[in-house]
Amino acid sequence: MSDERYSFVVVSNRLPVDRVVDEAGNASWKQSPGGLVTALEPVMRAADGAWVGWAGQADVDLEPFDNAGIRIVPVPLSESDLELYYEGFSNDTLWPLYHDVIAQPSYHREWWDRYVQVNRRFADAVARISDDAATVWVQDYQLQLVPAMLRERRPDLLIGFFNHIPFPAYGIFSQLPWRTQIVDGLLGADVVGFQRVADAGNFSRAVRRLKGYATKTPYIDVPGVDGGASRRVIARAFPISIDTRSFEELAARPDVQERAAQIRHDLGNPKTILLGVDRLDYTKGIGHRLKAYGELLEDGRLSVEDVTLVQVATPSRERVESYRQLRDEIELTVGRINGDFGTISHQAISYLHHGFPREEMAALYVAADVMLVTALRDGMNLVAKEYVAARADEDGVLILSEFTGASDELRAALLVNPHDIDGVKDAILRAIEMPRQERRKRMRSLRKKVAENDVNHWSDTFLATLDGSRARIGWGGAEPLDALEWTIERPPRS
Ligand code: GDG
Repeated sequence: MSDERYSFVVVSNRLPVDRVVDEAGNASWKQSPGGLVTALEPVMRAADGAWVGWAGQADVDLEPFDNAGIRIVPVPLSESDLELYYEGFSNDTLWPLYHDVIAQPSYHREWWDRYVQVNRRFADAVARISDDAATVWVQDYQLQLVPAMLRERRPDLLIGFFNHIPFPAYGIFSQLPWRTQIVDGLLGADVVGFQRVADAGNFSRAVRRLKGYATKTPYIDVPGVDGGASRRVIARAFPISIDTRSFEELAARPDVQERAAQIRHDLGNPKTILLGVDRLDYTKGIGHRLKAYGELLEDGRLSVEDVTLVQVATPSRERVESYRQLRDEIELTVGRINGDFGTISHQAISYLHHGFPREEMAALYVAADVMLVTALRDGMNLVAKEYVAARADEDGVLILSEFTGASDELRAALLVNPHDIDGVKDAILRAIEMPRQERRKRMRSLRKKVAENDVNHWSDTFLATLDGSRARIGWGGAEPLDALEWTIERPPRS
């Protein structure tokens, strides 16, 4: 076992590379080109960084290795860890609960027990490889206990946490039998980051209700144990974004532009192409979108001669029962709409249940006249930002659910409440009929936002805030602030 130690460590459930094994049994590594890797790569290189996470394959224990200048430290997960910690507690308890119980969360004690065990395994791996006073950045809801577990073992570390999904209102969060443990886990961090201001507010409220700690936005004072000095934790919003410039460059490439024209041609040159791109997940509101579109065809307000909807539904979490059911429901609806309204030459919906290369996604964005993002709840929604980044022609209309984090910034989109089907129908018609001048004005304003707040801005701001906490470590705890300025709530009697 090597005793190398690193001064900057990122930890997430999945590594930025996947281990893939071909039919002959040869293993290789495939880079997942996520925005997070792109944003962190320079920081990682400059700061001698390591990335801790699972390699995407069960029951293999792999040695650390270097990939594109980043040290990769795999954490093993067994088939049963995947079932209980990942598919169970992460994706069938926390995911539905944090997305406002759109689906019913399941609460099982053995899932929770495994979540604790696996979080400890991640925390141990990080503790082992972190240099003295290193900076550690923990990613997402699968690892909410890691900050406190780390602090317990390594009080010298500077610890940040970022939640990529929403944090629910207390009335919903309080359902969780292990709500206090989760809050304690997160409060182990120096900075707890969220997508929206509202998420940070929900978290602070949960802290007040469950722990009775004083908060004053963005601060939370965590009392020391046995009368020791208190710590001041920062909980605030850092809206995530995309690598805007590289996405723009991709979309501008001649082959991508040609492919966009080809897509339009292959769809029969309709007057309007509507587009949806989502992981096949019940939070994304795909069913609501299909209902609105189907009704517009049925009412005769739209015709398949003029309009086509392209729906990319990327396969996701296919071993979880609620996702299998969702797929059946969506495909039944698509089949009905195509059967009822399609003609030999015109399909109502072009439905694609598979993943695509980034180039193809960019070509679809360039080809689409109207982008439909109708999530019922979404931490941010990067698809909306990618669509905007792809539209250097300042054309195209974005219809955006007000329940996405992105809607806080992208105010120039046509904002909709996806539960209001008539409202969504009106927005689709308005988008189709929108004059060029208004489209340009809106798209310009959207592009300005996405250019200003790109993923580098996100990671820079987070890390600068975290670094600011370093200055406070060692000054003997939080300064007493005027008690009247702080919000204190009595925790419920237990
Ligand atoms: C979580 C939160 C938050 C999708 N299909 C393909 C493909 N994608 C890419 C998209 C986009 C990304 O995946 C999806 O990101 P989203 O933000 O839309 O949604 P989640 O996957 O639910 O992500 C979310 C995000 O974390 C970041 O914090 O915004 O709220 O739920 O980049 O383009 N990419 C390729 N082929 C596909 O078929 N290449």
